[in-house]
Amino acid sequence: MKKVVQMFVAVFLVAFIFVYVTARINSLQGYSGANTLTIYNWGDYVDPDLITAFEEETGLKVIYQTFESNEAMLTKIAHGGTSFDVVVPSDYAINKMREQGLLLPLDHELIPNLEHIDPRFLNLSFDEGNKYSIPYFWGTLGIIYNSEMLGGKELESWEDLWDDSLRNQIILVDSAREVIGIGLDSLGYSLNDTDPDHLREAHDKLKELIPNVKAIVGDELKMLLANEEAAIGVVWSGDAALIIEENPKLNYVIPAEGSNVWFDNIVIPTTATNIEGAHMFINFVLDPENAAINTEYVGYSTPNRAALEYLPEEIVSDERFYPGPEITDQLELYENLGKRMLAYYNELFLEFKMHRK
Ligand code: SPD
Repeated sequence: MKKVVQMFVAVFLVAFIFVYVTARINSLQGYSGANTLTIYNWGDYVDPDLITAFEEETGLKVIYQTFESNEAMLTKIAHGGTSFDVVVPSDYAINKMREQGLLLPLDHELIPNLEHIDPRFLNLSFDEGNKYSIPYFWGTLGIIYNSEMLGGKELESWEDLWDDSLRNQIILVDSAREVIGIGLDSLGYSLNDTDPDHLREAHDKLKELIPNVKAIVGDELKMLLANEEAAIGVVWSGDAALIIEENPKLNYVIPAEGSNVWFDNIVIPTTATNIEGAHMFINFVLDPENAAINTEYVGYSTPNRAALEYLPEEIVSDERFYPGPEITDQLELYENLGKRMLAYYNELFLEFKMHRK
């Protein structure tokens, strides 16, 4: 009898350890099943209350992980071992993921709220017919500055950043294409330039900017600029909108030489295990009222035309953050430059960061 009890306890223990370890591994790897939905998104890029509302409405449990750059996201997904159901890459990263066979086609019948997206943001070059991606937020890259801290000085071009009077005043977003792009744009080259000599020239010019650079950071740049730790930032427009809401002394400009217009989009990667749940989530965030709630929280510009009705007039009529096609048509979309060229951009960016040390 004693033996039977011992055996029973042993079997119970083994089963318990198996279930516990499996659950731990699954949660570490972002595993999704029918009752969960694993989302991989940029930091500060969704209203947490909306996630709660989605869980309540669908009964699904959301597992949420964040990244700070397309490159970090691409490396993690391509490396394998994850089970993300929903991911939010930018334009050129979508192209790259398609190329690598990492995206599932979307079922538009399961996304009726797609009708609310402004046609201006559909059928873009990186995904014609929106076969794989649905617009989430969009914006530009530009300069935010605190004129009061600069003694009344106004900024309007990338070239202005090199002014000797701006020592230790600039915070740059920690992202390779953006920073190398400042060098390229200031030299009159395309943001999609692949000529190694031009790229080296852009890097060398950026090296001269180093005395003016105070920090190269991710999401914390919002707090640093709002708290006046530095007078200038090179930031994505949505972050600028949030900073200005916090500290109205700052202003945001799209530099005169040109800049990047970008689109972040929701996709379902081939790692998904809850494809139905992923479609439910996409449709949920596309609901106009939900999209408006999300937009107010996140600060970025929504491509959802019906959501604009629910947003304060001062937000949607602010041309710094909702520029019309006459402005965006002058800006450049990043293209997928291929694995080797993107690696070269990253290498130059790392070199630039090393010079600061
Ligand atoms: N904190 C959220 C930031 C999202 C910015 N995405 C911009 C991508 C530009 N390529």
